[in-house]
Amino acid sequence: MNLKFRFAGFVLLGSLAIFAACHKSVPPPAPVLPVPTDRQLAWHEMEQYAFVHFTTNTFTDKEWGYGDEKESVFNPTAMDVTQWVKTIKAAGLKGLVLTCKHHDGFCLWPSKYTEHSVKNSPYKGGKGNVVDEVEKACRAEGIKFGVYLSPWDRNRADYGTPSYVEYYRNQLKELFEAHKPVFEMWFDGANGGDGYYGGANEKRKIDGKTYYDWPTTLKMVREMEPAVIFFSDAGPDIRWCGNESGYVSETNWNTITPDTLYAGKSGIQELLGTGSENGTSWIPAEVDVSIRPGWFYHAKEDSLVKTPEKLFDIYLSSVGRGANLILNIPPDRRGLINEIDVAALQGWKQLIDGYFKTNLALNKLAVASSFRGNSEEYNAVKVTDGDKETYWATNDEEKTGTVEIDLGRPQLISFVVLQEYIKLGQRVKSFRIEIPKDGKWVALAKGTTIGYKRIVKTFPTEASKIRLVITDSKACPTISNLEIY
Ligand code: FUL
Repeated sequence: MNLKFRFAGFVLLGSLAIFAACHKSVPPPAPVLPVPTDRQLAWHEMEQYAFVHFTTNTFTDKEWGYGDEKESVFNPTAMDVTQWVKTIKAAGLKGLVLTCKHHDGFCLWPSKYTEHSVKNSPYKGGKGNVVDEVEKACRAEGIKFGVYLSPWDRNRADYGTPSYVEYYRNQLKELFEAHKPVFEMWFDGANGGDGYYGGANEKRKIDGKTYYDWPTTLKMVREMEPAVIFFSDAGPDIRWCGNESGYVSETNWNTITPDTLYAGKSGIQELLGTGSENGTSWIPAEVDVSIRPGWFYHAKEDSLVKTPEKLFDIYLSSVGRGANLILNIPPDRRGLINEIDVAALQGWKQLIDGYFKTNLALNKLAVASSFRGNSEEYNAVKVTDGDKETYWATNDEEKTGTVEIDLGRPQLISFVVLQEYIKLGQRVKSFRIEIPKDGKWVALAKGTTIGYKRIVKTFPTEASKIRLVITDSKACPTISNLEIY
């Protein structure tokens, strides 16, 4: 081979080596365990949905029916479940969980296992089935349907004995066989003890841990509906946030160790709010709150419906802290979502749409302090590309880092939305949002966990550049999204 060819070969090999080095696929970070299941990921993406509390309580003005209510009291005069669902959908809520049976034991469907149901009420001459009607309306409007079936039943004579557990399971079978798919099953842990219990009128104590034999029940339901998400105080799929006021803790880990919740120690409610940084299971928090003081409609609470501004605060302290929001909207005695609640929901939706209208960061140039293996796959622009499947990541040993975004010109910044790529686990422990001022970066806001979503409210501030500083993380950060409004 002459010298010219040798030289050409050398150049070619060299170029190939450089090309290969630049395009070598860098392996993604190892997951930080535990990670969410597919059904949990789908649930995270729903972000917010409605709770609907409706039963004899609506007509007797109670919150917890004693169980002795006559079926005849259930008599909505202008029932329109399509109005419920359309209102809920228009508010931006992605599903509806219906109280098919509350603690009073009255069933909104004609269960073949009890006479205490709609079939003995005046509603549609005893031919109505509210569960079926609501489910069909949800399907027609394209929102998801979920089931609440109170384990505590103050009507049943056999509550507290094994035959009641069989009754409860039979009802779950009735519901899950007739209504597929069900996205969420809400198991309520409440039990006040006393009740009608078929005329016994007494206090009954059950051991909440053993009486219901939950593992058998959950297995049975899971076999009928593999994708269902189980809510209970402690999971297994999603956990209670520890309060009914509309917030989860600012530090909100999706991870928690279930055993720590059964220890009977004080501080459980606080723990439910924060989760545990090193929890052994992925059990994210759901924030349950009512648009009214009570869970059921009471005319005397008409003036106490939460304002759009209050609902927006709730949105920020639930969805904005990485939890999901289940907002209760109880129909009135006509069987309609009251005009006052409808107006509050419309105002709330307008606030959300107004504040989060234009993402100023979308497709803007983003520069990171470093990115994983210098591979474009993990470059900072992945946080502004609008694709939730791509993310900025650093090398394994780097647990801090910055991403700087150039907005091109001064813009008013009111909110920053952050998301971690939670398929690889929740990582970030603390962060700051900074803007340049007098030649230095200054903090606009500080936060702790991010998780599925974190909405940071800033005092409306003008800046043409902004940076995210990850100040601590369990492992290298993986940030999939950064939006600026
Ligand atoms: C509680 C119940 O006691 C309330 O009535 C309501 O259903 C709420 C969502 O859960 O535990």
